[in-house]
Amino acid sequence: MIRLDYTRPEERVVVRNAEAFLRLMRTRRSVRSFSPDPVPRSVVEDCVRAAATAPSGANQQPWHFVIVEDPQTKHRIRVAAEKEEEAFYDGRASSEWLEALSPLGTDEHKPFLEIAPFLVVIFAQNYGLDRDSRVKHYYVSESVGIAAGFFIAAVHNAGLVTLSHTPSPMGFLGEILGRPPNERAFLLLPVGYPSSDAAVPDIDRKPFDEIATVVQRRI
Ligand code: IYR
Repeated sequence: MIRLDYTRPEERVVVRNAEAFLRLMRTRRSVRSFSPDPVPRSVVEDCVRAAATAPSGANQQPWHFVIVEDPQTKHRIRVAAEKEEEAFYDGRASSEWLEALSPLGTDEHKPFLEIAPFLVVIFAQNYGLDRDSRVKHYYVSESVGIAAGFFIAAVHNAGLVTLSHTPSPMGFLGEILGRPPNERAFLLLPVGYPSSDAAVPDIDRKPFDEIATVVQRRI
């Protein structure tokens, strides 16, 4: 063990920090309309480094991030994703599902997969591979989900936008990107600046009382 590197802030600083982070996160929106303007690759790499600070089951860090900037690879991903989305919107999705999606105004067209300067694909490692032998991984979805959340927050903090995109099924991503059999695509995230005319659905977040229950101490 090593000593925890921690400096305790004053309480008023803790309160101020929590408020400032909340204010920042409240301005985050999922964006589907990107500008082709370039973004330094180092920014995306730093967001991936921030994501990889996430806690994980037994610290196995069961994730792999593929950062795609090559236009030909983005094109192949767009074509394959739109093929799955066509099947989705044209019958695979239940009418209940399509109804739940209607406020988002989505359809099978995914031009952002080519327009955004970067696509980041997060893969979950269902098991580890140590010299070809399988190592069991624990809490894979929880771990990768937390890392994805860190990534989304890091992108927002940088002043860029992203979308947690899940064309389903996502098997084509492992094939196009040449990932090993222990990995499954978890999320596909375009990253960049929003287009100047980007619009987002007029939706809001549930009130605190609906999403949280406080069990107060009894006097
Ligand atoms: N993958 C489809 C459908 C879709 C599903 C959910 I759940 C969303 O929150 C948004 C979209 C698409 O991207 O259009």
